[in-house]
Amino acid sequence: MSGGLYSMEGKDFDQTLDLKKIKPYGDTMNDGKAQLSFTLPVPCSDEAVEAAKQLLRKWGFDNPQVVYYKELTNGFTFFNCYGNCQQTVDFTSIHVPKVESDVMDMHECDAFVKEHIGRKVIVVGASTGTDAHTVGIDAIMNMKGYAGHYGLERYEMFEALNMGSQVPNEEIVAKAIELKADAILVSQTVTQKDVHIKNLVELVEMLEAEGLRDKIILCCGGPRITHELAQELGYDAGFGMNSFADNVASFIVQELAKRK
Ligand code: B12
Repeated sequence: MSGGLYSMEGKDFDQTLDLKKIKPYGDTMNDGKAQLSFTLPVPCSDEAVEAAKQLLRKWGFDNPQVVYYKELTNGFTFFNCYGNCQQTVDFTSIHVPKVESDVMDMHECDAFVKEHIGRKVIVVGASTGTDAHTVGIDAIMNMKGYAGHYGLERYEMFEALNMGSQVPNEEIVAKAIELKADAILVSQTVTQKDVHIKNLVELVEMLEAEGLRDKIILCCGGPRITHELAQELGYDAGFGMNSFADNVASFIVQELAKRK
């Protein structure tokens, strides 16, 4: 096989690589070696270590080893373990839904907007609900950007308002209406007890109630957001870790041009 994801030439590196049966790589191809960490709600003891090893065997790991363990607090023990994973996955059969737009940099996006839209694109963004994490939405929106990629505030053809964190859904909807926003950008970091799902769905429902859902491009992002999840929840696109302003800006401008 050549090209795309497979072009790392694994076959030259090791003849035993079988993409239909991949397993973790530790020291040698196919050794299945993996590191796991977890906590058991039992006192720190030899019995706790044995329990951790038995769990590893049940999870399909041969040669389970506890390489570090420590009492977290009374009655709880934390473990770092190694084991050889016996399970495999067919890498060639994996299809992950992804945002399908050509990724352009800031200058290309601005040029695209001038040519195809002819006015500034208005976006409002926030970390919504109870979520206090701002670094993700700042990375996407703030002037200075993130990891060498300028944020949307820097784009000549974008009017970008970053509302910060813990913004109630009603407020971001009201602001989007006031500014006649083309797109709403939501960041969600905390996923405990699926709080992000409830919050993201609530926003979709509010926009539907206002008759706005079809008129606005709705994007969400965060470390545990996938495009697939976003679409399931009624969003146009979802962006996970390692995404930049370029990704979401490119999607928005191409989607706007399509909808014109
Ligand atoms: C910094 C931090 C905090 C700071 C936040 C400060 C701030 N101003 O943001 C403080 C101390 C306040 C904090 C608080 C809490 N935190 Co905290 N925090 C973190 C930490 C260490 C880093 C997060 C971060 O800044 N990442 C860097 C940014 C750049 O990455 P990112 O958010 O993934 O963003 C990128 C992409 O996801 C994407 N993206 C993100 N948003 C969007 C939006 C759009 C539209 C697009 C296109 C893309 C996009 O683009 C970004 C750039 O690539 C993480 C652990 C970790 N190492 O990740 C925990 C972590 C997120 N926190 C966690 C928790 C549990 C909490 C608390 C609940 C703790 C507590 N019990 O009080 C509180 C929650 C408070 C609240 N109400 O939200 C957990 C979440 C677990 C979970 N699965 O839900 C984590 C994972 C730590 C852990 N391992 O337990 N936290």
